[in-house]
Amino acid sequence: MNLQEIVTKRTGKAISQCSNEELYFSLLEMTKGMAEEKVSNEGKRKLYYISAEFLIGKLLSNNLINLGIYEDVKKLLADNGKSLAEIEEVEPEPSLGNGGLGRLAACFLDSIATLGLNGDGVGLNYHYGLFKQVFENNLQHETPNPWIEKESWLTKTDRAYTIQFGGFNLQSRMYDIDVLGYNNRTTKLHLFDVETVDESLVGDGIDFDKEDIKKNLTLFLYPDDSDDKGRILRVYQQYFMVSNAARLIIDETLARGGDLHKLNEYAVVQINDTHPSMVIPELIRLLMERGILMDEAIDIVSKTCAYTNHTILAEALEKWPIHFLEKAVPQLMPIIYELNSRVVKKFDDKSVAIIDDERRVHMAHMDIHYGYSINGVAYLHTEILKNSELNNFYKIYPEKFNNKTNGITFRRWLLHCDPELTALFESLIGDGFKKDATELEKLGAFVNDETVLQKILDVKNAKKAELKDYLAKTQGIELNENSIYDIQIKRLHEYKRQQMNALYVIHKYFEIKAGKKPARPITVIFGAKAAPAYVIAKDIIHLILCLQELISKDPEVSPYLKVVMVENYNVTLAEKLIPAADIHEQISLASKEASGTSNMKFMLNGAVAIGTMDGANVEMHQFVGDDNIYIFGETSEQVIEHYAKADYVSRSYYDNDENIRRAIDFIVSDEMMAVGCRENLERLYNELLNKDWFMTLPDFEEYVAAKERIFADYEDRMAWAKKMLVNMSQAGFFSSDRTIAQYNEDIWHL
Ligand code: Z57
Repeated sequence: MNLQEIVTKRTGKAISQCSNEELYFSLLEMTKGMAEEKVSNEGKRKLYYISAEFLIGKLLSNNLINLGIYEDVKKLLADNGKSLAEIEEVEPEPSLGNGGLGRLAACFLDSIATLGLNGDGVGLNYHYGLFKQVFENNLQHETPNPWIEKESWLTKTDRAYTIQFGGFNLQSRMYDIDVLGYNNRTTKLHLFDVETVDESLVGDGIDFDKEDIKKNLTLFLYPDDSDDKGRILRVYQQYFMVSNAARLIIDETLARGGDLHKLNEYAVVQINDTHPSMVIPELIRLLMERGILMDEAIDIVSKTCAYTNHTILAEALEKWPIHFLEKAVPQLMPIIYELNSRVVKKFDDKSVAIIDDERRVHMAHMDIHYGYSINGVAYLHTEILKNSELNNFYKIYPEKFNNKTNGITFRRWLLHCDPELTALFESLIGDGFKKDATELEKLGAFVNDETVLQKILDVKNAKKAELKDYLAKTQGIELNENSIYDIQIKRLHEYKRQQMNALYVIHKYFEIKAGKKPARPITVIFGAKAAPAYVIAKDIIHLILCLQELISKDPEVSPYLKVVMVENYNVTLAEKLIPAADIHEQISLASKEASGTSNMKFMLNGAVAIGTMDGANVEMHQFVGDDNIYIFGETSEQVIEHYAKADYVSRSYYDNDENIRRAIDFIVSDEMMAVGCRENLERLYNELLNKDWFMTLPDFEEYVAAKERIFADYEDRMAWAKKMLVNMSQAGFFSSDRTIAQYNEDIWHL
């Protein structure tokens, strides 16, 4: 049925008479119908990408683009006086992820479908997903974020399993979301839910009864990112996810006439970080239940599972106390003990054991011993895994280690979020880049063409004006579209060093007060959620919000400098912010950001990075060269050495550097106390002065110098447009189509 027919059936009205809501649900129905008609991918071997997070973002426009009907639908609506952009606003964003890891999984599904690979995603159907962020008194508060409506992208299936926990069982139910490839086939995201989950359990904010597992299991996504506080509910969630996945894998293999003795010829499991690691003992257990002996079951599963590591932060590498697992999933413990004892017998090295002296189970260690591939997510990250973090494992299994530099889907992060730029590219180099991202290199031919460079600047200005309107309308924020937009958007974490950016703002505030006015006003934009229990991260948000208020009220400074922290940063906001950025901040402490993926999105949309030699910045730098990225700060080798020698003392930087002292002292100044809370500001001040675990201060002066250079260079508009063009033309490597092709070539062999 076409749109008009569906609209008539549903409402009896003409398109022009419908509300945006009626049109949204009509488009949803139409798109779901079209997705169902597409062929599903087939082949002998099937990939199961298991992940606790799939941060898919809104689906309507993306699906219309991938179906190839976006322009037609937009025009049909416009002809009837309706705006697709306004209809998009009706769709709630599914918040099934924290940050980069979840968004990566979503980009991967898009590429798997686009490349026509035989693979599905498997995860959980969180009813409230990640919390919604609300600012009050310059502090972050958390509230639930319902996204599932009566009619949604979810389709209830008839697949259901009984999942066993220590002392009780739970009935599961599988829901599917169709993932459409670009002009191609579709794949599925399978989200498992509990039949007995009860939304009325949620009280104040995001408070709920943590112990009522039957009713709470899929209420929330664990709201931590790279920073795991290890709660038992998380073990229940993870086991529920992987037990369902394992049953699905076995059932689908048997349904295709497959032989469980050769499971690895029918299935490959990609374990996304350690959250799904229990799939290894669970698959072994289920194979043994079906009569396969333990030795063989272990061998089969070891040839089926592959693990991706996304972080070297020790606190994010999951280690579950045995007593958690004994309580939640006792049926796995005999298998885990056996897996550990085989390792201990074979290797005389405690550091590679699965169970440590404190009786904790190291999930990553299990993955490495009993999986056939382990990969990092950027060149530098994989080198650090091999040479330091996981060196003891690398020495045992060098052949298992490999790198897969992350990527992003250009459908969402170019075609959808910047159609004007897309059209400009198309007019210059044709539309081949939509299928083969490396064709963007052809843009290099225009590097000295001032007409083209001016058009690039015009598109950027248009996107900056659009962002201004959007933030005014949705958040009551006033931007100056003639200022430089300098943007840092990512989860709030000390290693990402939003606090360094905030210290720069304070520095600039003093400079302006002293009469050193910038050539052009600067707008520093932040977007970030902090894990609710991460105290210092919330203090950093408080610092930024206080600076926002204080500077906006200061007539001496506010014409030249503005700080903005957008509320509830999510995928939808990222799609508006990234095309409007002039400068993007990728300033993590070298060695700590495994890859980063927003860096790639900004690059593709013509923003210029200021960043450290960390994560994928290293590869971006290689592609664009020194002139087109602003690199500063200590190297990962230097940083790793500081940690090894424990020789970093933040107070000595405070004592010896006037700029640093002035900026840090300002955090607890009377001016700040007038807009903020003493407790939060003093705690942050003390943290920076006495600890500063992520070494903000040693990089500060170099950071300031790099910022001054970048702002000065911005004034030569043609030279700047050239930098934008080089960045865009070199972004092709960072397409997730390339990443997925490499996974398939080296790991999956589909
Ligand atoms: C998360 O978003 C990432 C790693 C984790 O271990 C967890 Br838990 C959550 C991120 C990394 O911090 C990024 O550097 C990386 O780009 C992203 O995963 C995707 O690989």
